[in-house]
Amino acid sequence: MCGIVGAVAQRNITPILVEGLKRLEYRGYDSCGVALHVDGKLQRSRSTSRVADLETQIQQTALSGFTGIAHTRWATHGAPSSSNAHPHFSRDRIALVHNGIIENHEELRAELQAAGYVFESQTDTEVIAHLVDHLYTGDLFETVQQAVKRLTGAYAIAVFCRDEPHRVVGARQGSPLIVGVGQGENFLASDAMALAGTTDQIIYLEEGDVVDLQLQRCWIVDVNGKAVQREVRTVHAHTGAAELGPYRHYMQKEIFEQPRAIGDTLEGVTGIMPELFGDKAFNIFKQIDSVLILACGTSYYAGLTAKYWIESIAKVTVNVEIASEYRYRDSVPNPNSLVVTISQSGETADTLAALKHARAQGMQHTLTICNVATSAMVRECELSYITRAGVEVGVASTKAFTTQLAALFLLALALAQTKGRLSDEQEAEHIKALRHLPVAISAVLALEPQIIAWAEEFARKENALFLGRGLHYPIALEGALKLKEISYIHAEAYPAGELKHGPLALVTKEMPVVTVAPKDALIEKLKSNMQEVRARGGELYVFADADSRIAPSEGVHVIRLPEHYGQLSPILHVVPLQLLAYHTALARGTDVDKPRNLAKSVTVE
Ligand code: HGA
Repeated sequence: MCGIVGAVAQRNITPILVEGLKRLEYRGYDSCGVALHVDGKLQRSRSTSRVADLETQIQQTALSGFTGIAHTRWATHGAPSSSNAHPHFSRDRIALVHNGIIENHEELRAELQAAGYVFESQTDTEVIAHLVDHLYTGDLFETVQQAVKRLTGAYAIAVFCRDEPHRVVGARQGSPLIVGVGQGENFLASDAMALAGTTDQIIYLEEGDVVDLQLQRCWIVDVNGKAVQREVRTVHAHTGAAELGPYRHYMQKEIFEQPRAIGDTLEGVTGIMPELFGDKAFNIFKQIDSVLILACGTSYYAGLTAKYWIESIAKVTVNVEIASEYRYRDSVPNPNSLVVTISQSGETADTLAALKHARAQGMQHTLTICNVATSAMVRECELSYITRAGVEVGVASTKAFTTQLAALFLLALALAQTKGRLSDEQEAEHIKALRHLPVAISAVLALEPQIIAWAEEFARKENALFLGRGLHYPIALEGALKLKEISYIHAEAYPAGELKHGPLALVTKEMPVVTVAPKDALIEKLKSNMQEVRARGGELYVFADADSRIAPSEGVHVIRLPEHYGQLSPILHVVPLQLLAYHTALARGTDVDKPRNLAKSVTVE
């Protein structure tokens, strides 16, 4: 969340900053801004609208310069207003942008106010700008090293000073920041993607690093102030730009890309072997006696689904924890546990912190399921499986989720095999089912017209319940999350057996109850739960499958998925729920790809 770009060059950098912001806009779109060094002064342009608007503003004022910083904001401290938009200035001498949260901002604010600084925003960020100004010695690099020692919390910052025209200083602790090395020019960004087309020579700064960027110099000191060399990697970052093609929104496009995304994720998997997860996987899988999954949001629901798979197929105990809770809770560490993190971006702050917490507790075996091969998560984990969903632009995750599920199913099989619990016949059957998934998903996508008809009904509702059982309970959770994220309809999910323990009180004829109802071992139980809803006048919207034998009747609407898909059925059943959320949001006229208050990769706590 929040995107940073910075540059020091001998050419006008405004187009590079604006292009970088466009590519980082997924990280936050509450406001955006740029600041440049212009004729010995700081100048800035900020907007509470989108980057395209900022670009027009910049063109109208012909803002240009050789040194500058830019930011796209997801507000944590202070409303998404223009005065809270970054870059923040201090005494027209220091300009600064920040991603993260400064936890001791109140204390610093009081101290700086006492020293005569006047605050123009409610942000925690502005204290850093004033602090840097307050400590300024005439050498910005030295000053920033002193200033960051006073900060508690998480930050990636980019800062420049009116009095040092060819210098940008960056620092990071807990939030991502990379350096782009050019020829006679240097850059900073939250993600290499922001600099694609400008430079592919990337340095991933480490925790506590402070970097001095000048035209011919890129000098890094570590947390102890010691000069360090960091590896320069050639990174062929994608631009994040994807054509919409025939689709109206990226979310719709990404839903329809799922057959391709799953196919790519499983490409080359002709048999099950632990090495799919890394060279050391066999030894690690042999040693471990349990799995601890750490994740947030949609990835957490992928983890919940994996628990059912791993326990039933590999007979290995699985605990799934919400990363933001786990990192602060007293838990009982098991050094023989495999810690599995799941993150689309590989930058999710809570998940990264939970991973570190697990390690600090003595759990050294780590694996990540991640969509970005160059991410911090992949670099930090011993083992990994890279999903190949491709860039996911829509804030509401779709193809990242189903590819995570495919990878987690492989993990269940690889663990089972290592533990001697997967016969050759079972392996062959699972591989066959995995290979057929793209075709099976395409058949589900063909149900879109029927789902559109339902979505028109849903668009008029303010509440919805989602029910599932067993393996499909996490899918009901994901369906409810999708609907609330983009249509703003209040939706909750329950394991259907829980209805009578409370939520049944909510059921009236105004309450649509979405039911995920494939033919599995619990289908008859689920049918009884559906009767309980009907008896209270609730309207059922049932996603059945070829074998579930649920007929439409009064108050019972049924869409039948063409195939019954056994253990992989969650991957198929989430697809119509994604489409339902999408078309409901469309009918309500919300900003589907950039829903209010949200952002794509959650790099703050
Ligand atoms: N705390 C700062 C930056 C927020 C952020 O990093 N969001 O991801 C602010 O509220 O402006």
